[in-house]
Amino acid sequence: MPNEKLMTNAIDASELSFNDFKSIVINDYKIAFESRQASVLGRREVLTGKAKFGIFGDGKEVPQLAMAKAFKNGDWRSGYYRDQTFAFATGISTIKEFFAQLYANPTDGADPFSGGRQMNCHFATKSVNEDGSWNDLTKIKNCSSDISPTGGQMARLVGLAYASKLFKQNKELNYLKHFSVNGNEVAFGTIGNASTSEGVFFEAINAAGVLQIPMAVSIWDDAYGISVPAKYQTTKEDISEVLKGFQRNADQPGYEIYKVKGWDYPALCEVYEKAINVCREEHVPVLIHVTELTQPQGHSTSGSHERYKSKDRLSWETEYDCIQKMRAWMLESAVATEDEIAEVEKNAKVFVRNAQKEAWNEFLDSIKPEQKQVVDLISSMAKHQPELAKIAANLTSTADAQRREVFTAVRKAIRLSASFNSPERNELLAWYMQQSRFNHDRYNSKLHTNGKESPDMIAVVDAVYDEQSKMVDGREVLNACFNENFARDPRLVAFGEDLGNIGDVNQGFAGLQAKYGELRITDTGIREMTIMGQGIGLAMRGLKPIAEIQYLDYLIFALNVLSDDLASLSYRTKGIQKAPVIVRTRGHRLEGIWHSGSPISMILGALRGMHLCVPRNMTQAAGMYNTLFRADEPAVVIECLNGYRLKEKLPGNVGDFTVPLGKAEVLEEGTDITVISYGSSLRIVQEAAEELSLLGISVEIIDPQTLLPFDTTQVCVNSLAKTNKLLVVDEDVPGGASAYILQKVLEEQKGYFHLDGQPKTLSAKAHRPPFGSDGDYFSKPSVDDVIETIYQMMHDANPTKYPSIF
Ligand SMILES: Cc1ncc(C[n+]2csc(CCOP(=O)(O)OP(=O)(O)O)c2C)c(N)n1
Ligand SMILES: [Mg+2]
Repeated sequence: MPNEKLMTNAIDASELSFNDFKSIVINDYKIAFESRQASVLGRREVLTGKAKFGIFGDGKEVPQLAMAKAFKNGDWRSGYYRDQTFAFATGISTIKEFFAQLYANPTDGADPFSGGRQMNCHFATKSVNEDGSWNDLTKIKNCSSDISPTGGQMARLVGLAYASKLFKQNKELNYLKHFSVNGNEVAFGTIGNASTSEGVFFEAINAAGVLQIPMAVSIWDDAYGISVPAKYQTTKEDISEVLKGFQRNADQPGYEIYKVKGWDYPALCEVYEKAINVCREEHVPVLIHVTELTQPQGHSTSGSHERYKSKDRLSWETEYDCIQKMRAWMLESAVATEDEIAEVEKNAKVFVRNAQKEAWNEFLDSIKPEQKQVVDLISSMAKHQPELAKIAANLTSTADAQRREVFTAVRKAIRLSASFNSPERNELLAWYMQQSRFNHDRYNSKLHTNGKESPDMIAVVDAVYDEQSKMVDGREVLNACFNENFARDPRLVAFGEDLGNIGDVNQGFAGLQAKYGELRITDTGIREMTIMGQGIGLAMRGLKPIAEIQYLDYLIFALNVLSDDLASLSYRTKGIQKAPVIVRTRGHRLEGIWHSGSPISMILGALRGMHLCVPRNMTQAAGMYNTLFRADEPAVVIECLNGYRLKEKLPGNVGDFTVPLGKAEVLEEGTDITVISYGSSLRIVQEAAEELSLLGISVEIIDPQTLLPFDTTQVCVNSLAKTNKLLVVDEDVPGGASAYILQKVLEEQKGYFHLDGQPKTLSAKAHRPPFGSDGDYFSKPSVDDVIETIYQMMHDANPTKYPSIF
């Protein structure tokens, strides 16, 4: 049974007989030993070329047994690539699955964590089904999907732990039975000693101390980060020493901090039991600094540690290898005899070898039929074209062919036979088309959840107005929208800097904390990474967070978390996890270098996998929120900084009407030129269009409303078919989002076909705008700039009708 789960058991000294105790310990030793074998074999698989890269948990096995014992159903892990022993000991991974991931096997079910997409030791458990519906997360040991950036797991960890606090304290959430049992779940984090140098580690530690949440951080300390020793990483070379100020005392809440040697099995079991009890029962964050760990095979398959560790260090690592130490302790304390241990070790070697072989054979077997079909198909064409026989022969003789080799042969054969129409060729073409669909699913699918709550499944409801509809400030439209939605759905929570007590810096949440309570509308510290992480963790546990970034300019402080973790989540897990976080922020022109940001191309480049909403006013923003609140995919919504005080008509159904994503709108019809713009720039364009009409120029203005997705119903190209001229106006840098829009309209929508002149972009300058109105005027596109650019385009087309103005 190479795919069987290993699983550790709790040690309860008060109830166990010696024999029970003995069998638990021996089973633990077996798990640790098998895990080590998996590391040794895994490394060999890479070095012999069967896998491309490997990173393993050798030297960190024993503490992970202790952590696994304290980990219960419903709990969560947010860790890093060293945790294979924990994954084996909790049943999160089998050894065969571990190898399937090492080989990047994309066959359904082989690598259940990432569908063959992630490097090895990047684990995840299945939170959602193919249609996006949730599983019962209280019944499984949950593992949030690992990412490779060191420390990147910390932001999400805060949110996973914070969810327990909300489930415990907000009784309105009791009905969410599949997500929590009264908030009793602990969020376990793991991090390497060197990665504690990252800013996100300190931000997360502080945030959890403030929030008092059940977060248990284990630091696997092997005194190195690849080749760089602790003296370059950590003040005093001792992270728990440095963090002592976080220790709680009789007067003030804080952390419980533990320090324990990573090779001391009984001490580890005791510390974990104690620490996790405090964390779970009292909702106090705990930190367990596990020291004196080793890395017997070095950091990864990329190099050997003999290059940078001294002889003394290397021999110390051999002596203090945690598995060796556990073995010695078992003998010394008469838990097992030498023979018993040797038997376990012998069996473990066979077991792991079999699991590895099976995983490798299954990987190859999934490709072999394709290889054979292709060889047959190409061979059958060779009678028309002898050179194809060579391609078929080459592929036949490729041992252990991977899919790339099969498809290279197919595509070459298709190219070479382009002028030979034959039934055999048609068969090959049909095969290629069909397999391309499978490959799309294997390698390219699930950028979004695309389930039954996808934003495009949400019913479109128009805004309703009547004679009584009032003109109000834009911020009041948002306020009314949030109010109605918070009344409708208890899962909604909102948090950010100044969002609670004063209701955000522009009053969108004014009065709502008083109405819905501090647990739902909450102030946070100034900590953009962990505000996003808070959102991710909550959303992964079934809540609906609105995580606010005070100004778009400060999204940069959180971009790593959004890009590495949130935007990639659905893709990197092939849809088995989701986090429908709504990132609310405000941007575009206002004042100065850091409150006028419109770095849209940065977002477009970094956040594929999320939706990007750029509403022109607060009513459109409210409609987008109404869609997103009912959907299950993450999004950024950028409200117009200069729009909160402008008057808008309050819809009668402000909490219910929806603005669909990807639906561009023609704001003003015109015949001479199509102008595409979004957000605050639209008002500039509208004002310019008024003067242009006096000059006899009729402008069609299009608001795409969302940039991800972009104009899914081809409004832009249809307009271009009429006007034949295109200008894109925005506040991003030259060649930024405007270049993206050109790619969409000219290339994807084939707008080039309708142009009768050069398409143009009018963006902001390459620098950020200086402070003051003049800074804005000379840096961002002004009404004058828009008028003159459009006029010039008309002049270029018809100089007689539009004589030069300069
Ligand atoms: C943000 C980021 N920077 C750098 C790296 C490259 N890198 C991968 S692992 C590693 C060292 C991590 O050391 P430590 O946290 O002590 O964990 P260990 O591997 O020793 O268990 C580095 C620098 C990365 N993956 N992510
Ligand atoms: Mg380390």
